Amino acid sequence: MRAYVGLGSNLGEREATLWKALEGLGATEGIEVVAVSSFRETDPVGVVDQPRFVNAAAALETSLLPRELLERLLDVERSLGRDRAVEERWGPRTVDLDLLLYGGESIDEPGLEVPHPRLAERAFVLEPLLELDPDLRLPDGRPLRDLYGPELE
Ligand code: GSY
Repeated sequence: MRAYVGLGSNLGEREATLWKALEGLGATEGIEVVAVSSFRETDPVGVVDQPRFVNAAAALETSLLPRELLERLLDVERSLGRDRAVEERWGPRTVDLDLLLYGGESIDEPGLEVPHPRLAERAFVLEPLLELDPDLRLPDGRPLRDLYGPELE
């Protein structure tokens, strides 16, 4: 299955952390990292009084189920020092790995929502996704490029 993951960091060595996260994902049985977007520095969205982020997206080919893939993303975050239990909800983080798309599936389960619920609102997510595949669509068939515009955060 083709899946897309969003990556972000705004603490520490941001680019190096994102590369380590990609290495961790690529070293996982059942995950192949097939493409990585360029890294871009972005203004923080939500809580604006925090350091700038580096964001990117990656295309994965995976035999893991969505829940297994999510667990692996959380494992890699933890291995890079992220502790979701102690951080502020919209605050700074060493690394953030979001499951954005999993094939053409729509999933709405506790702790697992795909497509990612804020995907359509965020330029820092849509831009790297469209760089990877300008023809990507949401499960309902809407092209991602139609969601992208100057009014986005
Ligand atoms: O949602 C992920 C964490 N995050 C980000 C981010 O990754 N990039 C930008 N630019 N702003 C953000 N605000 C939050 S929270």
